[in-house]
Amino acid sequence: MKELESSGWRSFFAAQVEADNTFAPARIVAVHRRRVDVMGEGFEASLALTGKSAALQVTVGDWVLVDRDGPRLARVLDRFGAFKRGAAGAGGTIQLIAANVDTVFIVTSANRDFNVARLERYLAVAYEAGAFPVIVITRADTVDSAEPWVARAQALGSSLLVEALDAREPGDVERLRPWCGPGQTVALLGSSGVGKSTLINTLAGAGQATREVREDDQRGRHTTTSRSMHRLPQGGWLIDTPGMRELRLVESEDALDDVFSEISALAANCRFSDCRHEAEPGCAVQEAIASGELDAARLARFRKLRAEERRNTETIAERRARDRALGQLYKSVLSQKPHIKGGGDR
Ligand SMILES: Nc1nc2c(ncn2[C@@H]2O[C@H](COP(=O)(O)OP(=O)(O)O)[C@@H](O)[C@H]2O)c(=O)[nH]1
Ligand SMILES: [Mg+2]
Repeated sequence: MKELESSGWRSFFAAQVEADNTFAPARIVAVHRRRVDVMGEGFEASLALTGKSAALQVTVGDWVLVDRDGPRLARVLDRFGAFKRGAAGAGGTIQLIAANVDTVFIVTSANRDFNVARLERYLAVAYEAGAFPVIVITRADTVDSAEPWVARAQALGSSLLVEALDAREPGDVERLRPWCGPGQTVALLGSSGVGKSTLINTLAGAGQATREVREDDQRGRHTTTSRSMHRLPQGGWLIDTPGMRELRLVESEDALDDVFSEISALAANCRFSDCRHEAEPGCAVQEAIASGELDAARLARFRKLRAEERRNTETIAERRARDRALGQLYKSVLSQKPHIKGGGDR
């Protein structure tokens, strides 16, 4: 089991399977259009997504059971978390980006890229995916002191981990090592140009530039490999997927409450349980703003993200309801089939 554990196998997954000689656990390390590459204890395989397995929703990082006679993908184990996004142009469907990620490096720079609202959004995304966030501030070498930047990030939560570094410096990047060891899976979030690739290359070691990961582009053209993960020399796994950039907040209400925990705590004291913290009487959040305890800008950012999250969640819910209704229709049509048989073509 050693090899499995170093790939992230743990009791959460082991508890879902019974000892069996037919089915072997394995992790999906790459997803292609109609195939997935898996790694298990002492074996690697490329499995076709055909027949029953074509209906399985899988992504990189997933743990699956492989039927040894085949071999064939038999089952997807429950995830402890996953990054999802509303698929572009698909009118409210959710696409899985990566599953079972332990840590997210939220990357920003000690320059104009640094944006508190964006950090809050990424934090919500990380929490929603069940991943532990570490805020990494790059370009620490370009400022006299990284302290003010660290302080601004730290203001988002006193227990948050914040590292300021030069992403090109192995000695600096060494500080991220605790999250990159055997059995750990990390992913990166951050806008273009903040130093994600640089960080990955430094983590991967000089001269070992990680393969560029390409994925399905937004116009529906498909490249060969859509998602994959890579072994780090530190023993862990790195998921580097461009799709991580377009994550929208969907079904993330609890995650938002975690990011804005001081607002949720205040809200518990509002007179109305459905208080929107606008102008309602007895609003503890507005009182905190009046007393200077809470920053009005922070509340405004929270409300904006909440509104966005609700919109996206509604779109998904509507889509699901539509799909369900359609499913019922098909079912009823099928059950009537004997009656309409020979009843004329449509
Ligand atoms: N001085 C300095 N330059 C950096 C740092 N991190 C990244 N860069 C540079 O910023 C540019 C963009 O970095 P890149 O890794 O491609 O950003 P990505 O778009 O997030 O992958 C490159 O020229 C890097 O060399 C850093 O910590 N310090
Ligand atoms: Mg890059």
